[in-house]
Amino acid sequence: FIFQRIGLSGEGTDAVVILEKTPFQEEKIPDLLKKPMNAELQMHNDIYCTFYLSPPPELSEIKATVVYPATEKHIQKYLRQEVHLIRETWEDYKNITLPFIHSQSFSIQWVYNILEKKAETDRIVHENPDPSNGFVLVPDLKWNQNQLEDLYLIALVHRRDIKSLRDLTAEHLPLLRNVLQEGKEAIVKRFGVPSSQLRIYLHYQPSYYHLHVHFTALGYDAPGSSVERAHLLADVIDNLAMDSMYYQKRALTFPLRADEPLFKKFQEAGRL
Ligand code: M7G
Repeated sequence: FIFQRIGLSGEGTDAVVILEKTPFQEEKIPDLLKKPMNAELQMHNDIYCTFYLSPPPELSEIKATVVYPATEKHIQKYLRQEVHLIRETWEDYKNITLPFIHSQSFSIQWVYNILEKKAETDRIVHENPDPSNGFVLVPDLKWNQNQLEDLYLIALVHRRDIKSLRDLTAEHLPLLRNVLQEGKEAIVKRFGVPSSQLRIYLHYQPSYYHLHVHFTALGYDAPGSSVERAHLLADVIDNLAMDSMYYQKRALTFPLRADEPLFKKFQEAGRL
């Protein structure tokens, strides 16, 4: 994936444009090899060859995601940077992370728009309308829904008072169990993907501090699905069932880029 900074409407207005080559759709591969196209031989050695193919436009589409107007934080998010692991204790959370979240988290208007049916209404895959234990399941911005290989949905809870994993207690178990159970059922029903082939997890830290759960295809190496950021929902549920204060007691590890303001806060507090 690549990014660019472009001015769309004059001075000082930035957009983030993310260009991604979409995965191959298996049924289109015969077409890809059949249609006349440029095939440039790069290397040939014994039984091994590499070619560069230039497929016709309908077989070489690129997905473009645009954030416009983009804030400085959006731009920073997509710039490549040195990354460090932070080990955040509960004290660190209270003294460093929480004040930081209150001061400058991303706007979550897009989440409210989905919950209030002001945006993406026709994309809703499942909803449990209960105000405290309900949620909305929609395809994630990152998934174009053309193929199941990179299936990616997101469950947004109706309640607005849970910022992240750190706020969860046993009180939230009915909500989390609904998300897990109903999310799996809705995905098998709509897309035919069984729950044994889904990775269902929360991010810590998230980018958006309104509780949400990621559902991705197990075979897809989704960005943010690595051990330092992803917490499987089934494990979260078990941990909370064992100890209601589990996430207010233990240290949590997460990666931060060196240019992120939260990284600087941890540095200033002498925690690195
Ligand atoms: P996160 O864990 O807060 O942060 O996940 P991340 O973006 O660093 O992973 C938020 C998730 O919401 C991501 O998977 C985004 O792709 C997705 N997302 C973000 N926005 C702004 C939208 C949106 O407007 N619509 C939908 N459907 N998904 C979004």
